Parts: sequence; C-alpha cells; structure tokens
Amino acid sequence: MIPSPIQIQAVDTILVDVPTIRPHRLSVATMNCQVLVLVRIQCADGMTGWGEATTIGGLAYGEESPESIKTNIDTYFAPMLKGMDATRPGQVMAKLRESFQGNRFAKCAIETALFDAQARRFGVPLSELFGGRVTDSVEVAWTLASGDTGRDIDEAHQMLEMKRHRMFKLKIGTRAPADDVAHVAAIKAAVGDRAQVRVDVNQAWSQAEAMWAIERLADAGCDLIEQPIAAEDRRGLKRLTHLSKVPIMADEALHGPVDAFDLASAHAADVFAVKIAQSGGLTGAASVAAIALASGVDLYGGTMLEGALGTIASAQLFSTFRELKWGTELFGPLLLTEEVLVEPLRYENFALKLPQGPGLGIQLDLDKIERLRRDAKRGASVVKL
Ligand code: MUC
Ligand code: MG
Repeated sequence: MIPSPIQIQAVDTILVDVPTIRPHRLSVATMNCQVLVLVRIQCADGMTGWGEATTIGGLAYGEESPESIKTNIDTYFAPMLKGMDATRPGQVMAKLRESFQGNRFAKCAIETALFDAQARRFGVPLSELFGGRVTDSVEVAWTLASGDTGRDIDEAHQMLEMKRHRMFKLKIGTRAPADDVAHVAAIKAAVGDRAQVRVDVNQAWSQAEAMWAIERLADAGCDLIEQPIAAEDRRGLKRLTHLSKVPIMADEALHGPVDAFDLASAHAADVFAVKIAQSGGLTGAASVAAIALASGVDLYGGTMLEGALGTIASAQLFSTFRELKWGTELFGPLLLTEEVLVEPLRYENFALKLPQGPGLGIQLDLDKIERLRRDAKRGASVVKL
C-alpha cells in the first residue's frame, strides 16, 4: 500500500572537500581532492533521505560541476520539491524531468534521496524497490592511476596481498600511446594471472591511435578497453568494437537509456559502464542495464568516484542486475582520506558487501560532515545538519 501523502519539507545540498590518498591521474584531470556533493531531503513524517551527485575534476569530466549542481538544486529543484508528496518518488521525478533540462547528476541525487526515504518508510533495503537483490556483494576493481609504473605495480601487489582487489583498471591517455602500452604491459607482466588488467583512456585517442594501441594492448594481456575515443564518435567506437580482439566498453558515450539504445542497436560497444549519475538516476541506470541485457551487451558497474553514499546507492542497484559480468569499480571511498560514515563500508575478499538495513543501509557521520563542509569552513552561517 502506498502511504498517504507526506510533504517534502527541506532539501539541502552540501559540498564536502576531501583530499585523496594520492594524486589520481586521468587523461582529463589530476585529482588531489574530491568534492562530495551530498543532498538531504527531509520529509514531514520525520523520514530523511540522502543522495549524492559527485563528479570528477570540476568541469573536466562532465558538464555539471559540484558548484553548478548545488546552485541548480538550491535555486530551482528545492523550491519545486518543497510541499511535493515524498511517498511518490516516481511522480516527483517525472515533474523534475519535465521542468528541468539535463542536470543528470542533480536528478540522480534527488532520486536517490527520495528512494532512500521511501525504502526506510517500507523498512526494506533500497535494492528491494528496484526488483530485488540477486547478490549481497559485488566484486570491486581498483584503479591504478598514480602516474608512475613502479608505484602502480607496488600498489597492485599490496591490493592482491590484502585480498582487496584482483581487477585493475589503468588510467592511460596522457602519454604517447607507445609509452602507455609499455606501462600496461609492465603492470600485467608483474601481476600475471593473479589479476585482470583493463584500461580507461577517457576519450584521449584518435581512431588511428586507438587502432594501433588496442592491438598491442591485447597482445600485452589487457582484457577490456574503456572509452578509447571521443564520446561523440559513435561510428568510430563501432568500428573499434568490430575490429578489436579485446572487448570495448562505452563510458562517457553513455548518458542514459537513449544512448544505451543507440549504442546497443548499432553494436557500437561490447560492454556498458553503467553509472547512476551519468544515467540521471537509479531508474535511468536500471533502464540502461535492461537495454544492455536484452541486446547481449555485458555490464560493468561504474563510478564517478563518489564517496560512501553514492557508492552504496550504486551497489544497491547493481546488486539487482541479473548479470554483472565485468564486476564493478565501486572503490570511491577507498580513494579518500576521510570517512563520512559512522561505520565504513565493508570491503572483504575482493568485494563490497551490501548492508542489510533499510534504505541505503548506512549511517552518515553528521558531525564529521559538519566539520568538513565547504561553507562552514568559510565561516558562512549554514543550516545545521
Ligand atoms: C571513469 O572514467 O571511469 C572511474 C574510476 C576512476 O578511476 O575514474 C572513474 C571515471
Ligand atoms: Mg571511464
């Protein structure tokens, strides 16, 4: 039974600056800090829901920055949301989509918060509102992106020893393709059969560079190649998918169900990196996965390097996928120097364990967030959490 109407009373967006444990080098940016964008929705029945809209490298990766997300939620989303019925997340999201263009990350955070509150209301984990879990844990890859081959090899050995990760994604695309191939080959040779090695080029190559490098990466033992060329170059991606011996994965080319349908029907990728924020939210990401599974495209659970909140929201959804052949990369919280939960997420035996509690199943450390939030550090008077 749907509960009787309960009004949304408040929507707060909080920017939290957290240093990373080491520089994280992508072809589009080097991150020394991550800006968590946390959204809290308070409802008239006393229920609170949380969502996250974190992105990478300010405006380097996508068209929404942490600051634009906060401004747009505070200025446009929040006034519309106040007074709406929190027990109707579908209806609320339909109104937001009809009223506001784009803003996929902002919409994702709002939708996550609404479903977190709703699932708590029903007393079930969020996964149970999305078809139900098929697993209680998801395997997690680690990204080697220090920029230094020796350091990456040491890091890989450490992760294997700790039984934390046995799938490694290497960020490449800043150096010359020949140097990148040598870097990948050295890491693969060092880990051997104990680990899988994949690469993410973050759109850095031309088609010709990609053709040259992919063949050599395959020979070096690399088993998955993510977004080698520009997101807009669909025909190029299709060409590479047809020519490559190694599966090609779409990431930046995938902004929700319409892109998923386009890419799948053109056979322009072998694997989809499903991301809740890039898909405009949990329901968009669930549709992306459904399109992939219906068309023979494999699934991989992607990240925007969110903190614990966005990470567990993603895991709640990914746990409902019938198949998740390439695992996930839900390691975001492990890249950060500060924990924003009372109890950290559980990473064990190469996987992230899903919590059993209602909603997202986590408890935020509000005092910690209060201390780390950007506006409070600048001395502004802010709404206390
Ligand atoms: C991306 O492009 O996939 C995921 C892992 C990582 O290191 O960066 C992200 C973004
Ligand atoms: Mg990627």
